[in-house]
Amino acid sequence: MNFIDTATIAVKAGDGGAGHVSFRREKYVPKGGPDGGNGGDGGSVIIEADQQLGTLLDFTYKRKYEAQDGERGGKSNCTGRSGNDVVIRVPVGTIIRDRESDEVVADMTVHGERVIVARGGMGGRGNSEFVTSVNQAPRNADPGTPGEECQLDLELKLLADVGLVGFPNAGKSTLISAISAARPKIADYPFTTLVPNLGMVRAGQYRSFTVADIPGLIEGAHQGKGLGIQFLRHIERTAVLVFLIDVQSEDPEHDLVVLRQELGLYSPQLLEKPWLVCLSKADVLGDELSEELRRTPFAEKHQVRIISAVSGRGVPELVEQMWSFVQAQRSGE
Ligand SMILES: Nc1nc2c(ncn2[C@@H]2O[C@H](COP(=O)(O)OP(=O)(O)O)[C@@H](O)[C@H]2O)c(=O)[nH]1
Ligand SMILES: [Mg+2]
Repeated sequence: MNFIDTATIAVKAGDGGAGHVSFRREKYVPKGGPDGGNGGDGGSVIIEADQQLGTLLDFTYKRKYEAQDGERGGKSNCTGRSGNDVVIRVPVGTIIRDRESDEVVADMTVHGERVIVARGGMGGRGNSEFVTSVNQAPRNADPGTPGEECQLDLELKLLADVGLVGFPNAGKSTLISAISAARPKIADYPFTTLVPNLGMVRAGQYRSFTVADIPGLIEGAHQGKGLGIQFLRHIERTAVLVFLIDVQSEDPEHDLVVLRQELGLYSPQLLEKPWLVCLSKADVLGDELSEELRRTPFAEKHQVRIISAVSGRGVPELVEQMWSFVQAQRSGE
């Protein structure tokens, strides 16, 4: 199954600056020649692939991108300043389509890859460029050409950055809902009742990642054939596993062992991932009791986090920790 993140943005390149009409004025020179400078070129809108990014969430906050216009030409053959380009960063794997034609403009597969999606206009020529043998004092100049503009559809197949692992009812879905800024669309997935959970988490500008319910992914993958290539790609990409164990569990250590064994049966690769442990639903016990849990051998051994998706306790800190694993993996790629 494919999780798809989409966004539509509007881009506009800068217009070229107009050429200038002027004549030299110097002392003792009665008739100066034309000296109107050219206009500067408009800036372009450029899209760059960046492996530090994981979702298109930033585009729900900013949809319009404009590059700077070129400046007008000036006297004394002064060329106007060119407008600055705008560089838009997208995650590696983003497909860019022109909204009007639906044609693929670019498929951003390599970190650092750049594509111009709207070209800046050209600066107009100043009157000094219009001098001919018959016209030594032209009074005409070109206006600049307009910058290109268009709407672009962005599409990204999402992979899991953080995997949640826990028994049914451990609180995985509730936690994903609590920390998600959005849910992706699911493409090619006929089993609407068994939709596994994946949420997009925003931990700040240019800091977004995905969290998935791993047992849900496994179940979903089994609805297709075997574990499927897409599922294996999820696992490959996952930076950290978070084991969620209900704070009311009789024997959390045993639960953890069983969960890890089960995971290993599906994919030994998963057991090599960094991992951390959370006791969920802390609100059920109340603050005092859950604070006592911190001093149990289990909690000390695994540096357990005690959280509640319902009260929000420990959740921002958990998101920060998830992000630090994701960040470390993206930097190392
Ligand atoms: N009191 C409390 N209940 C929770 C919390 N998180 C989940 N639950 C409840 O536990 C049950 C199972 O949660 P769910 O998120 O569906 O677990 P999942 O099977 O792991 O996805 C639901 O009834 C939730 O309302 C929590 O932090 N506090
Ligand atoms: Mg669930």
